[in-house]
Amino acid sequence: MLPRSDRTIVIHHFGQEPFETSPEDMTALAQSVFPLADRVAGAVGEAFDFASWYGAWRSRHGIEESAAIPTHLKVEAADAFEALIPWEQLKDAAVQYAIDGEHLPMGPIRLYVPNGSSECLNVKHVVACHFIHEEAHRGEVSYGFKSSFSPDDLRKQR
Ligand SMILES: Nc1nc2c(c(=O)[nH]1)N[C@H]1C(S)=C(S)[C@@H](COP(=O)(O)O)O[C@H]1N2
Ligand SMILES: [Mo]
Repeated sequence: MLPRSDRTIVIHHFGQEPFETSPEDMTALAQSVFPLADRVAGAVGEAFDFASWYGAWRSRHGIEESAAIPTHLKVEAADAFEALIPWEQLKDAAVQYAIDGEHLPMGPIRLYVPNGSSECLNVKHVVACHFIHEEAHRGEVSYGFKSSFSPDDLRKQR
């Protein structure tokens, strides 16, 4: 896997245009940071609270407090690993953005899901987050390597 040359994270949210952000912008929105070990025993590095960032991002984008809450977060990684995480499992989720003050080596951020059903959901090298509202799939979990490429991906690779 090659390190990514940029540290962009693309946010896809139902009802919103795709939005590009960075670990620095996310940290600023989340307002406070803490040692990841506060939430995940033995983990290293610095993190911010996922829910704090998301709440601030929603209000920044003019989403009403009463508007629908996602049913899932789908995260995509630079190595084509991806995870679909039910919203309920994101309680206390944290985003690692640095280790000892240094950027993460292989991708902009890593998501940690301490209340998730599997450690496999702690996705590294996150490059896109999809906030999904699909009642029909509520509670569904999955993770693994994306097996097929969309026509869009193929175009980008040319
Ligand atoms: N991008 C990416 N994230 C990933 C994986 C992966 O292959 N690629 N593996 C997952 C799996 S299956 C597990 S068990 C954990 C392992 O995390 P660790 O290397 O910190 O123990 O990372 C998860 N996050
Ligand atoms: Mo795993």
